[in-house]
Amino acid sequence: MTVVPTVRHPTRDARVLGLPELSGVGRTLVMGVVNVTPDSFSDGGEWFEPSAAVAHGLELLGEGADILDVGGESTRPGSVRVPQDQELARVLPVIEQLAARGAVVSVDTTRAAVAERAVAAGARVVNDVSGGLADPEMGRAVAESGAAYVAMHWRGHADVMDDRQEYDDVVADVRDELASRMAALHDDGVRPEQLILDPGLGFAKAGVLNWPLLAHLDALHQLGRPVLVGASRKRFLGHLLADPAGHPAPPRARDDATAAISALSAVAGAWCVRVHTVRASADAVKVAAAWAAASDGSRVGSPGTAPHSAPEALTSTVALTTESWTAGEQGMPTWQDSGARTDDGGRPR
Ligand code: PMM
Repeated sequence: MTVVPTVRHPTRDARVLGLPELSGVGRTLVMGVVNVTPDSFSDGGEWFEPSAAVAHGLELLGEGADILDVGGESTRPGSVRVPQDQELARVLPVIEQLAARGAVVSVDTTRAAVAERAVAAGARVVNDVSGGLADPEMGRAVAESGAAYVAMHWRGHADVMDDRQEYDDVVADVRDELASRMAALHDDGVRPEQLILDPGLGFAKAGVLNWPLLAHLDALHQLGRPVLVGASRKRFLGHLLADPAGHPAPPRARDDATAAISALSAVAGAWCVRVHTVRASADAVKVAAAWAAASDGSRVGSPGTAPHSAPEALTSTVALTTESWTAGEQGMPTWQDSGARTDDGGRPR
């Protein structure tokens, strides 16, 4: 069997409690969004019926999603909260059915009671955009559940978040506020291995504030836990892609830019990207992994050539190590495959 090097990243490949099969796979994971809401900003109402949401989730799995994130409450700027019973009625049947089909399911909720019921229904990740701030019971519920927990940077619900965008230094402030959440969650009994951190792109962050957070994911890596990036279809991409008259690109026209962010996030060592359309991002994270492996490995096809060292950009912010892994098991392209060679003496293309 062909063995090629992969580049390990200390936080991306850290063990996450409750997700043994997704820990240390050697690439960034892809989380597909299944919004069971009538009013999400990006895909409002499309998968509102449970059967449609389940079918959509299965489609995203087929496109390469590692995790399906099921949410029943919109976080669209300005949206009002849905009652808890309604949120439960939306998400539980979808979680049950997707988990029964073998999917790794995440529940996107800020409510402890919803998280508890979702985990009982088969969810293995609690994705809380409030990082435990919206519900004081969340830390305890997560600690007792043993589920993985995404703690996102947050400053208030959708009706107020646009008024809370004051930062001295957005990267340092988000990092420090997440560090405080980590400490509070630890006090509630949440184990460090349960935690995944998220900069909360678009949440209390207008357009330009999001780019430094993406460009400095290493600041969040300093906190020692895996990082999830949720840029998909967000407003700051609409502004980036505005037409000549300045009208932002609509949400669905932001998918190619989203895939570009998935590739760059993967290079920067993100643990997971949360996206609405999966296929392009699933390809992007594989490209990033293959690229990093080739940067860190030996030159192929030139016997006796000394191994290349990893580029400075990759080694300066994180301690990278190279391990062997089996290409066949990971479904990665390898430069040793006969199909990857030219016929001019076996050099790779
Ligand atoms: N963004 C949204 C919802 N849930 N969860 C995490 N962890 N990170 C995010 O950035 C995030 C999230 C809003 O987007 P949507 O309405 O399209 O789901």
